[in-house]
Amino acid sequence: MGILGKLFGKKEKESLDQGLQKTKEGFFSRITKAIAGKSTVDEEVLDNLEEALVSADVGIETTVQIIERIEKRVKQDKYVNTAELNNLLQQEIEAILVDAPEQDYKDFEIPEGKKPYVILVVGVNGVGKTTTIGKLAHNYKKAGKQVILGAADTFRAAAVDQLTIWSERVGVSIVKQAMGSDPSAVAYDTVQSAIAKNADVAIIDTAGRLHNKAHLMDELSKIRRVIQKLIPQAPHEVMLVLDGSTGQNAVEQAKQFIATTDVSAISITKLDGTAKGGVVLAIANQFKIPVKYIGVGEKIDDLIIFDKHEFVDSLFKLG
Ligand SMILES: Nc1nc2c(ncn2[C@@H]2O[C@H](COP(=O)(O)OP(=O)(O)OP(=O)(O)O)[C@@H](O)[C@H]2O)c(=O)[nH]1
Ligand SMILES: [Mg+2]
Repeated sequence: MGILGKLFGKKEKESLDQGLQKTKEGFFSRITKAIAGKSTVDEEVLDNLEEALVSADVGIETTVQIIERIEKRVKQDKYVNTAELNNLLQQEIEAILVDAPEQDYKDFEIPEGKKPYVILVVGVNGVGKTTTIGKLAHNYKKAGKQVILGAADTFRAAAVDQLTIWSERVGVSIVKQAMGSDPSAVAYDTVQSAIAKNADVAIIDTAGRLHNKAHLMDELSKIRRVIQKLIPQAPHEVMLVLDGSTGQNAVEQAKQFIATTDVSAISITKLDGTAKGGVVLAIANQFKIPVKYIGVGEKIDDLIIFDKHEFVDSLFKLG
C-alpha cells in the first residue's frame, strides 16, 4: 500500500484520467449503447457488449475472455441488472490483466544485486522509444538514481541529437559515438561507463526496426551478447515500446517482437489524443508480459506507471 499510495497520488490519477479522456468517451458511449433500453443482462446485452469491446480496440481474444467471465457471473448470480454491469465489467477486466511479479519499478528502485540495472529499449520506428527513455531517466533521477543513457541508435545523426537533448533536459550523462558506428559497441561502452561510474541505471536506445528485418533483429541479439561480456545477466530488462494510437497494430507488433526477441516489459505510448486506449487491455492480458508504463504526452512528466486497478478505474470513471 505504501508504495502505491505514494506513487498513485492525486497528480498521477489526474493525468491518467486526462490522458484517457478520448478512450473513456468512446468506451463509455459504446457500453451505454450496448445496454440501452435493457434492464437485465441477457444474451442480447452480452452480444452488444462484445461488439462494444471489440470496437473499443480491446481485441477479440481479450473480449471473448471478458464476455465468458461475465456470462459465468450472470449465471452464478442469477439475476444481474444492467446497472450492476459496469461494476462487474470493471472487476472482471481487472482480474485478467497481468501484474509484474516484482513491484520495485513502481518506486523506481533497483532490484537487489542488479546494479547497474541495464534496460534495452526496442520497438518499431517512431513509437516513442527515445521519448520514453527521457521520461524514464527523469523518473529514476527523481528517485535519486544515477542514470546513464546509451545512444545505440546510430542510424541517423538526428537520433543521437535527440537523445542528447533529453540527457541535457534531465541532467544525466550520455554515451555516444559517431553516426553509423556499431550499435553494440555503443551499448558496450554505455554499460562499461555505468560500471566505472557506479551508476544505478543504464538505458540503451536503439533504432526503430521491423520484426521481419532479420539483420536488424540479429543486431539486437548482438547488442545483448556484447553487453553480457560485462554483465552476464544483462540486459536486466528488454522494454518493448508500442504506440497505443495504432490500436490493433500495436498488438500485432507485440506479437511479432515477442516471438523474435526476449521482451520482458512493455510501455504503451500516445494514449493521449486517441480513442484506442482499450488496446492496453488486450496487451496487458494477452502476452503475459507486464505493461510497466504508459505515455500520455510528449513532456517529461507524461509517463505514468501502469497500475491495473487504477487504469481500469480511470477507464470507467466518466467526467
Ligand atoms: N502525444 C504523445 N506523443 C508522444 C508520446 N511519446 C512519444 N511521442 C511523440 O512521438 C514522436 C516519436 O517519438 P520518438 O521518441 O522519437 O520515437 P522513437 O521510437 O524513438 O522513433 P525512432 O527512433 O525514429 O524509431 C515524437 O514526436 C514524440 O514526441 C506520448 O506518450 N504522447
Ligand atoms: Mg528514437
